Amino acid sequence: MQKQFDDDGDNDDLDVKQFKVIFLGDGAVGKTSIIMRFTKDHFDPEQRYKQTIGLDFFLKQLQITEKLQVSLQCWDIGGQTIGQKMIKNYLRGSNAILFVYDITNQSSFQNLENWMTFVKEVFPESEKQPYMALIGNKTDLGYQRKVSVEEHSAFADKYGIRFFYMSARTGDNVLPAMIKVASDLADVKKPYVEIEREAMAASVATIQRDHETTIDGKTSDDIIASSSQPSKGNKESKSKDKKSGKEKCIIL
Ligand code: G3D
Ligand code: MG
Repeated sequence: MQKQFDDDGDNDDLDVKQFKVIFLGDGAVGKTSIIMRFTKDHFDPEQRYKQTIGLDFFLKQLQITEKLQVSLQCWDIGGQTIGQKMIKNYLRGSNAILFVYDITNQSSFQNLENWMTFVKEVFPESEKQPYMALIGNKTDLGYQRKVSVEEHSAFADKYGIRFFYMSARTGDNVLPAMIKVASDLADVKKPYVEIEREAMAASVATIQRDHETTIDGKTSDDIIASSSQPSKGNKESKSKDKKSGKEKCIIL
């Protein structure tokens, strides 16, 4: 349990956990769009945020319960394709893998079997498995649906994983689903309806990876280095709020 101290010297028994989440799936299924919607509540149809490097992450902090904050480090695989060594390296330190497909694109769904095979190569059955979930994206295009709800749930049943639908374009179900993922990772049992109701209030901070940005003197690369291991209970850092002089908690 991490302790957070306020300026009275009290500690509030605030638990802070950080998890590394990888979004996998074919190009154009909406991985980047989901991450941007989740971390910035923003959808950019012109994709001005297109990455210049292969892998990138965005951090989102969620208040899951009164005493628990969960930071999700959301990794975008960019244009990387199945089998590339670079993705394998990032998968190894991950806590969660989200398999994304486009509900209007049958081959993006079928190809998830190949993505799963790839993941199983990195995490053989003999090893501790990461949390996994299935995401059917672009529900705003339901009238063009090519993948049935039955196929969707059959895939999830086959691998014993949770499944979600969402639309990065409208934002529908993005935050509730990600809060559910965060709750599962932190082993917090909450009814889904309750999560949905609280979703609007749950978002408290986002930090975008930026080589120029430092937090308490740390670059984002320092942050990655300190959090590349399976990271239940990563530490929060404290810094002085310049205006008030109070200590505040910054989630890395
Ligand atoms: P990727 O990161 O998986 O490669 P992107 O996918 O996030 O780049 O999205 C690919 C295309 O799908 C983009 O359109 C994006 O606007 C669109 N898209 C993403 N999510 C949704 C969604 O929920 N609904 C709809 N209708 N479109 C979505 P372009 O036109 O740039 O190819
Ligand atoms: Mg992308």
